[in-house]
Amino acid sequence: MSGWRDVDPAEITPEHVYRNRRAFMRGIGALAVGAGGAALSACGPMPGDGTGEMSPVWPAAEGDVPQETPNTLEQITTYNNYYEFSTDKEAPARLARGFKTEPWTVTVGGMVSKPATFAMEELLQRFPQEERTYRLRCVEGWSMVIPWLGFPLRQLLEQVEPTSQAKFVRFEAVKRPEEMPGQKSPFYAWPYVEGLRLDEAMNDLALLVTGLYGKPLPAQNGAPLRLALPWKYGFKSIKGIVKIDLVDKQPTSLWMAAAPNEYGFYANVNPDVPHPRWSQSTERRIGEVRRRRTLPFNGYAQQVADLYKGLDLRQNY
Ligand SMILES: Nc1nc2c(c(=O)[nH]1)N[C@H]1C(S)=C(S)[C@@H](COP(=O)(O)O)O[C@H]1N2
Ligand SMILES: [Mo]
Repeated sequence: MSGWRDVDPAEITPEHVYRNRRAFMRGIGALAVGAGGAALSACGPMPGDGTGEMSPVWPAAEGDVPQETPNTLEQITTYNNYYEFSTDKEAPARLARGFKTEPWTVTVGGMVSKPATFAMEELLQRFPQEERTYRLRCVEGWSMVIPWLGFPLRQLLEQVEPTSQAKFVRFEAVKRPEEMPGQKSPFYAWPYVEGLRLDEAMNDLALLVTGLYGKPLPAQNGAPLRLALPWKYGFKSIKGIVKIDLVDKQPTSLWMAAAPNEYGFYANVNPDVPHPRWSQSTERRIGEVRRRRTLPFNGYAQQVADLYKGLDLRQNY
């Protein structure tokens, strides 16, 4: 199995994006130096141009899964689910344009020994940003391949030292109804909340995302900080995170509160368990016409299946 470090980022990133990315990484580097030299190994050598070839997603997928072609920046930034702005997928790109992501802080607390509030700049300085190309599978039956930039959630959790009582992690998104028109909708219990079991959160695949295609994250994709949990349906990958709490009880997510028979806590991608209103056995990759088969755990079983040994994945959907 080849790791994501073996993938030449030039193979997955068009050249014009890379030029911007270089500038972004230089910016982060400058910040780190200013802060007294926090380690920022970042993404290794910066290639000069892209080849446009297919490339493996991270980590290499199992079995006979073909290599993937990442979706274009245009696709990733104009077809979004971000209900705080709108339930219309084309609208967040427009409605999030003026959304203020600076300054931004993330408060990490609950059952931890070292609670802390981090400024975004501090997170970028403290944790080296890695590029990881992941599949994203929405419960609605569409999917994309996205080259994220971010750092493992585990690194942040280790920083605050969860106590032995901590069993789950609860994530809370920003609530600013004046700037987010979708939050005027009474159908959802804002703010958007999601949760993970602590061992899921510590899995190496769980990524805190700060960018995509080598550039800072666009607002419609959840800037400045969101999760990417590629083995779970997209709704678990909460955008606009402002608060993270270690807790001892399973958190109730916004979707569990809205429709408990449709959305469970685990939400692992599972082609064998249909959603009450639609099958999950196939998916439409954005940009393609024919549907593809959906894979257990979205193709990441090798990395995460062990987390669910002894758990009935039909009951725990
Ligand atoms: N705060 C927040 N996070 C969210 C959502 C949302 O509406 N609000 N939508 C989720 C859903 S359903 C999906 S499929 C993904 C979509 O991410 P993308 O628009 O970056 O592709 O974000 C998830 N995270
Ligand atoms: Mo979704």
